[in-house]
Amino acid sequence: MAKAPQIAIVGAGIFVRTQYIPRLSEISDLVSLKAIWSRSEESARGAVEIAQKFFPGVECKWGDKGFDEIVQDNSILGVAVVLAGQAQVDFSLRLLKAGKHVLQEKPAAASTSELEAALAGYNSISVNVPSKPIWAVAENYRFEPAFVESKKLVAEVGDMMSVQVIIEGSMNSSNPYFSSSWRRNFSGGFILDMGVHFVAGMRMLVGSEVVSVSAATSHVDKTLPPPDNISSLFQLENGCSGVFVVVVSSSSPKILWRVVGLKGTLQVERGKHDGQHGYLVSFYGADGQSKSTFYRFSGVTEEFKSFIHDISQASVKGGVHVAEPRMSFVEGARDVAVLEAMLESGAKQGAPVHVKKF
Ligand SMILES: *[C@@H]1O[C@H](CO)[C@@H](O)[C@H](O)[C@H]1NC(C)=O
Ligand SMILES: *[C@@H]1O[C@H](CO)[C@@H](O)[C@H](O)[C@H]1NC(C)=O
Ligand SMILES: CC(=O)N[C@H]1CO[C@H](CO)[C@@H](O)[C@@H]1O
Repeated sequence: MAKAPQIAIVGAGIFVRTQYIPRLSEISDLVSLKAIWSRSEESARGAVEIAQKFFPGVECKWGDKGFDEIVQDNSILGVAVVLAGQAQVDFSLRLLKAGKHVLQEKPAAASTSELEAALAGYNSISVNVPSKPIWAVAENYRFEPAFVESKKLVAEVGDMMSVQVIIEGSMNSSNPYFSSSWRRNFSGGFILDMGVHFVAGMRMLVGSEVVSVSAATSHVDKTLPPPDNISSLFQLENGCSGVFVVVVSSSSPKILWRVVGLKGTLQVERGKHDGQHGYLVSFYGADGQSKSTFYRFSGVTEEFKSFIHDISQASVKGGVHVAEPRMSFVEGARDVAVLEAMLESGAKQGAPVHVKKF
């Protein structure tokens, strides 16, 4: 059997400690974690201590020197970039230019202008490797079994009449990300960072792109960065319209997508079953019958497996290998473009805004 590919993680924050390391440890037969990098030694050490239990040889890297060592280490095939949203594109491009495959956390970038610059930078890369390195964006919702199954079911609703995305989040002081300084310093606040997930889920369900939006935004909870809620109308390419509502912090959280058609309605709702978090997928038929299935969360693991498969194949087959389209940078860019249009419309008191195409 071929040796498991070696990867590094650039970043050592909450998501690395609570998701990347535990989920990678569950698939340690498929991947080997060679190094963890952070700007500061202390932060890198903290994450390395957690990872050592599962990846005994994991190296601790920090600062400019540590980053260069990762860049120059030819045994590292891919790098996960899990940094502040404002810094990710810059780090990703530096790694890609050095020939590393990159799995970058969402959001793909902070704005459409940054997305355009990022894509131009990526397209200009010509490194001495068999093929261009893969730039994947980690958007676990596209890998959640609930969305994968719902995408198959959605044809059964018939002609689409309405789409509803209702998100009432729980971003209060009990949430580990509440104090995250980069999220507070993001234009669009938590709505952009959280919202890309909900847009990704919606785009996957309907299989059609958002053409234009109109939105109202407001800032009510002053402990949160503005805006903290948004109510948007959107128009899909397939002619159907819908509503997209996000309240960043509510006292009764709810996370729901509904696609209403002539022959039935499909609903995906976040919930818990036997102590496990996941989604309840329900189909309500025109005949009055309904069926529901619960799917546990496993999107983060699935996206890791997909990236590891892609980088292994790319190193064997070179440019012939077609990388998983659900992880492409362009998919991540489309999620950001929808939210940016909604935020822009909100700032213009609901004026219609076209979504930038990627
Ligand atoms: C916030 O963003 C501004 C402008 O992008 C930057 O100058 C500043 O350093 C950032 N602050 C933090 C805490 O990230
Ligand atoms: C934050 O929201 C959660 C979920 O609604 C709730 O259980 C918790 O008590 C809230 N914490 C605060 C400090 O309001
Ligand atoms: C635009 C919008 O939806 N604003 C609402 C934000 O949330 C507060 C509190 O629930 C409402 O009062 C606003 O109308």
